[in-house]
Amino acid sequence: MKFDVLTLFPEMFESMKQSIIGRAIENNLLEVNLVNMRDFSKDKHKKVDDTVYGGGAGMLIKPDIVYDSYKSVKTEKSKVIYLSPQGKILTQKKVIDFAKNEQHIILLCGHYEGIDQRVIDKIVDEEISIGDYVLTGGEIPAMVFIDCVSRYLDGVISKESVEEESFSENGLLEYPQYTRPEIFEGLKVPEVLISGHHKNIDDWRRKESIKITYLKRPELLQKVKLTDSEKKYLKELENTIKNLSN
Ligand code: 4G4
Repeated sequence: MKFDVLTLFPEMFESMKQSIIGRAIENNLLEVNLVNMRDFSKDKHKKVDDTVYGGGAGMLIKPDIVYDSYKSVKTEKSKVIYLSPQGKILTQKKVIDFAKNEQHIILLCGHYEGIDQRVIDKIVDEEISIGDYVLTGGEIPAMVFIDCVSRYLDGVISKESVEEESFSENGLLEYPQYTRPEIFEGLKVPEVLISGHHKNIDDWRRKESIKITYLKRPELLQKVKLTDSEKKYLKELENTIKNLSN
């Protein structure tokens, strides 16, 4: 997978060279090319923004700057994604679809008050938001996008890690996990995990996942397929909670 990032702040992406994404880039599983849109300014002061027609506060990135940046990297197969508070919310399902179906993604990072609408209409295939809040620029959302999509590329992280986590496969949140020491500040690791009894461990983890999802994100349970005995367990949990407030 190749990402081209159209940004006015390429330095912000330096931190991505650390850790797992950095390793994926070194291993040629992933390519991240940063395009400094300021390089496409024709102006001697390297100006990239201008005031808004009709008046109002702030500045917009000029359309020709964005368009020339885009033309420098676009190919037959590229998909252009604009990170914006007005976009469709990024979900794990969308992340998996992008990882599966795209080979070249161009990420457009807005700044100031945004970008001239004409170039957005001309080049953007999809507008994506990472959540309902406003940031000063699209760079952090672009990094979020690259990070979560890259996890699904072959070889970036282990298949087991991708399959076991929250939201994948079963739609439940993750069960609690423990490492040594067996007793920490008087707190013991749950006995079943030390037993080595794999069936019991799987059953315990599944129940803990259901419990934690019920307590933290009950709305997620609506989309989860539960067995009859799991439904019974959930009913018991509900009753326990109700009785606590009596
Ligand atoms: C486009 C238009 C994305 C981009 C306006 C970008 C939040 C998100 C930006 C702006 C962003 C998100 C400056 C408001 C950059 N903020 N939720 N800011 N603004 O994904």
